[in-house]
Amino acid sequence: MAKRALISGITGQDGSFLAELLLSKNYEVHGIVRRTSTLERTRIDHLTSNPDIYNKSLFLHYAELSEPIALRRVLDKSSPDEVYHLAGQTHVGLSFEIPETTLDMTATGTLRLLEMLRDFPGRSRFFHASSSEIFGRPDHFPQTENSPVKPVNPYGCAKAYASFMTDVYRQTYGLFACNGILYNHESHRRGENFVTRKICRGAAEIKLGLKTHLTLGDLGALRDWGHAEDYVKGMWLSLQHEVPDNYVFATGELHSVESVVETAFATVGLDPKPYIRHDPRFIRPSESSHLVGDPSKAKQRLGWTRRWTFNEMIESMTRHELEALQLGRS
Ligand code: GDR
Repeated sequence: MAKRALISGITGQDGSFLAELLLSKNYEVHGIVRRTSTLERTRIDHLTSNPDIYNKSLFLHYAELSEPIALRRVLDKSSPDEVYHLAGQTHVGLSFEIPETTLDMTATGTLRLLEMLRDFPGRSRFFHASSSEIFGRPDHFPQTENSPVKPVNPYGCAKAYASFMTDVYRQTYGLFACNGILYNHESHRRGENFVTRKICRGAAEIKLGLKTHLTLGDLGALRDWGHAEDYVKGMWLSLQHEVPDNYVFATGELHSVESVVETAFATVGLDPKPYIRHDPRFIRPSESSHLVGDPSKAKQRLGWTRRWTFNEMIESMTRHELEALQLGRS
């Protein structure tokens, strides 16, 4: 019988790639969607518009992380073998503006799911998409699963709480619950307010004469950037191992925002200097730093490997933006 998976956040970048991966492995995939996300389903349109897939092996259910009764109903209906919890307020900068919503969705939302799974007779396996932001400004690098958790923004605090609770439910109630400590991961499906997509899109728009400049915050900020397709493979592998555990998924390489700019503009054949402007509005009240991960455990235990390099990813994202703009698909 086909395995059943439930994905919270299926309309997001990671949710859409994960749905594709699981469908390719013959899973029956159930996704939780918010009433308000109707307009944001473009990432899974190719799946929901396919009559061989939609309502045959892919099913969508309306629920909110803030609504335990609706969530419980979805859990009963889908009866999943595996639950992938990807939903939440995921923008770090925004978390300074809406800390309570961030905490409600990202921290309490995770606790609600764990509470439900604790009583759920199916004993579903649980994957929590944790974040490198739990480490804040670490004084040693690269970070591992055992590095000190010291977040420096509301989003990191919410993820730290959700990650600790995932540990508690594993240790106390014997739940098969894993944290994937995910470093930045990108693709052409990334939201436009994240810096890589913003830059790749900006370079393409400037190339086509649609914009005159691109406004950014801290160009010197460094991140460990991988490709989302590689990271969703890690999510799946985490739940296939015989023992539940926490894993860092990262590239182990640091690149600056400036190097994203250089790579994207080189892809469209432009020198970025005349086009880049700075705006302090994009500088965060408190910036994380030195977030670079050591994925050795995921490689050794799970056999996790990644396919994409940094340059390949930024070049491919930029080419995708150019193509989409030329075809009038924005
Ligand atoms: P991040 O991703 O905060 O690392 O969180 P983001 O792409 O927003 O920022 C990366 C770095 O770029 C700097 N920066 C800018 N960022 C944005 N968004 N816009 C700008 O104009 C800009 N200019 C410079 C930022 O200050 C930062 O240093 C992502 C999210 O996906 C989280 O959900 C996830 O948990 C972490 O990655 C790992």
